[in-house]
Amino acid sequence: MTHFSVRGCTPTAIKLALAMWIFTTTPMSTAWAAGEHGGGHAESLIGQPGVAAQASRTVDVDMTDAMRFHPARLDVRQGETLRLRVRNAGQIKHELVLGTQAELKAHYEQMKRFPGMEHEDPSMVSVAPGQIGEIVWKFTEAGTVDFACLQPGHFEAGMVGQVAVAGGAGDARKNSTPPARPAGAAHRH
Ligand SMILES: [Cu+2]
Repeated sequence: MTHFSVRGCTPTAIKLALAMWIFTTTPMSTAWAAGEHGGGHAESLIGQPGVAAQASRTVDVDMTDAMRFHPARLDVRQGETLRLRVRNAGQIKHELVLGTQAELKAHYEQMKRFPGMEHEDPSMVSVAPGQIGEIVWKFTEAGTVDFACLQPGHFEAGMVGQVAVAGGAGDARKNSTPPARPAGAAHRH
């Protein structure tokens, strides 16, 4: 939902506002849902919503009015599902939004234009002061997944962080039992 100030709004102004809302919202919604139809879209670059029961660990992230995440850098292995417990330690609303740099920037521009805009997606959580929110996310791609607070002013103030996703099946195997394999059976010449 978008909250507009309707003080003194004429029907034309409302229509214009609606048109603007549809115009500016539709591309983002499409991008946001892109993971569902696959093919290298934005969402698949950062992973996918996770299943809580499959989370390998819970990580606490604090958000402060100093416009910082603590910690601002997380390390995960490719394929790992993380439960992010996101605490708002400040007096104002903050949020943690996962995305690519491009997605976060585009989304932030929207947030600046429509500050009251409520947005919801498994890849983000908005948290009221003193509250704790949660994201369960599976990091399927090696590389870097960025996150940011998209509340107006916060992104520019440096309220950003990164999840480093260590790639390679070798890394993924480190913490699990290696498959039992008879000696000599692995190679054929
Ligand atoms: Cu913030």
